[in-house]
Amino acid sequence: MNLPTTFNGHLWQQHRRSEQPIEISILLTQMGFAAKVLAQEISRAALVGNLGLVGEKNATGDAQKKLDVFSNQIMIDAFSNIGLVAAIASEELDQVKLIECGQQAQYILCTDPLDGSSNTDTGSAVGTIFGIYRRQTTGYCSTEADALQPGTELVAAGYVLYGTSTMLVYSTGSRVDGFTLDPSLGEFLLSHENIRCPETGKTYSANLSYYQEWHPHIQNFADYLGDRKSHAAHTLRYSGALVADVHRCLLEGGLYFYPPTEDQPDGKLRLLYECAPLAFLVEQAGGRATSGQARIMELEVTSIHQRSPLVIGSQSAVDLYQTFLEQGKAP
Ligand code: FDP
Repeated sequence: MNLPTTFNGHLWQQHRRSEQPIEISILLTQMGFAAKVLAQEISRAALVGNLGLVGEKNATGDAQKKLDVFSNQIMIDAFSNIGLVAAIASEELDQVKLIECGQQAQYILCTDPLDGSSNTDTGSAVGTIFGIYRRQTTGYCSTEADALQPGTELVAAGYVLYGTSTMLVYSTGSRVDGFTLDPSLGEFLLSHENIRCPETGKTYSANLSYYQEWHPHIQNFADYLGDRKSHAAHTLRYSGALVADVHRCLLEGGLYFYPPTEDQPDGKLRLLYECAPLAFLVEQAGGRATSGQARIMELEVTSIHQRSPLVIGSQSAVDLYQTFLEQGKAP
């Protein structure tokens, strides 16, 4: 039997091979630990009264679930005491949380601790998204400005998918690797090495209930994908959790899109801790991510809870979306 590669073993190898700073490996190890805690708590939430709403709204106006609050606290606890993180931006926090001052704390964590939280009470997939930046300001303590960096400045990003299994997928900018949690060992083991996003795919993910609010060119695009007689036909798969839908695109190709709507002219998703980290990963795997107007990675971040339209997945599928957006029809 070949001994599997653990997440921590893999991080150590990457550190030695690519001279990736050891601090990045430590931060990712800590992310792996937080993911294990969250996986356990999410799976037994119904048994310990941790489902349902808290009764409050979060920083971006969404109803807060008990698991949202719990997940946010786990992330803060996991990164507060290791001395490397200067600040955390989270979907569940109004403002950037300053963690640590001084020379050692050179990293900024941006996270959606529980993506797809409307899925929690029905046992459906949810996720955690994270992006890690280097601190840019030079004062003793960090400021909010450190979190307002474009995706091009990410030094590491990834997600955890809590689905039929728990998977951690990450990149530090040269490749994308995926690890599956073996619950009996309590370890993430390398299961998806050097993931490449297929050039095309068979599925698309979008909330079609907003169809009437989309730009007519995007309506044409959805009609084109949904035309079962066409060779371009795609099948609809929408889980309600961005992480789960992007994970499918990463492994099997296709695309996810969340365009602007009447109510949300900038789309719904958050640039800093949802769109940018996922764009970083998908691009590293050979796919593409755009807002329709610009590459997600290059968008200027002016506030931590800024929204952006998102189109992400296989290169050719995202290209096709762009063609429809500009011309209203297939090339
Ligand atoms: P949720 O609000 O449940 O956290 O990031 C937000 C997100 O879920 C994505 O995970 C998901 O793809 C999308 O919003 C679902 O929004 P709609 O219900 O508007 O489709």
